[in-house]
Amino acid sequence: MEEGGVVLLGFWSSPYVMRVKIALEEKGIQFLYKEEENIILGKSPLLLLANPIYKKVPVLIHNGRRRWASKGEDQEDAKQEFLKSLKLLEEELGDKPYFGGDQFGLLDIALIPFSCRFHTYEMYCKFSVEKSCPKLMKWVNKCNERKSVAKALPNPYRVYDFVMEVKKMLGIE
Ligand SMILES: N[C@@H](CCC(=O)N[C@@H](CS)C(=O)NCC(=O)O)C(=O)O
Repeated sequence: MEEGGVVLLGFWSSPYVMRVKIALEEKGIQFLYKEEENIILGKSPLLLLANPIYKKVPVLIHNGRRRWASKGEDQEDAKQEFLKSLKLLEEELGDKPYFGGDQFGLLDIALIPFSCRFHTYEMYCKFSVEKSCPKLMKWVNKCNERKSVAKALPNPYRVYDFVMEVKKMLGIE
């Protein structure tokens, strides 16, 4: 796996890749771009390793790491980085019920699906989102009270079991 910095695996005609490129440029984040030469008929080993489930681009690789596979110091670093991102979101949320204010909006819809992975991260990295980011967790619970969200999101325990299965399949301890 690539070491150091941000690597973007992409394909020239993919709008999903284009939007990541735009976001990285806008944020002033330097990145190494790697074109998937043949996204339809053959995937590169790096893509298969970095995105073994979906095998799709875009894929962002940061410091050559994948959170589920990391161990020891690497895992601790990944955990701290993840917590930093959560805290950034929490700051943005502030005391508002939703990211846009009183109304459930587009940003809530974009972000809430990731909350069903929190349990998995907590189990692997031994921390509590509730303790570290209570306001963010309040937002998660509030969103989950909505029928639309409750219907769409899988049970976090099911996500955890799935990740365990994938790790087993990939031979990751
Ligand atoms: N939901 C994904 C979609 C990514 C996607 O569909 N990527 C296409 C390129 S436009 C891909 O990698 N296709 C390869 C394949 O389906 O095997 C996203 O928003 O990033």
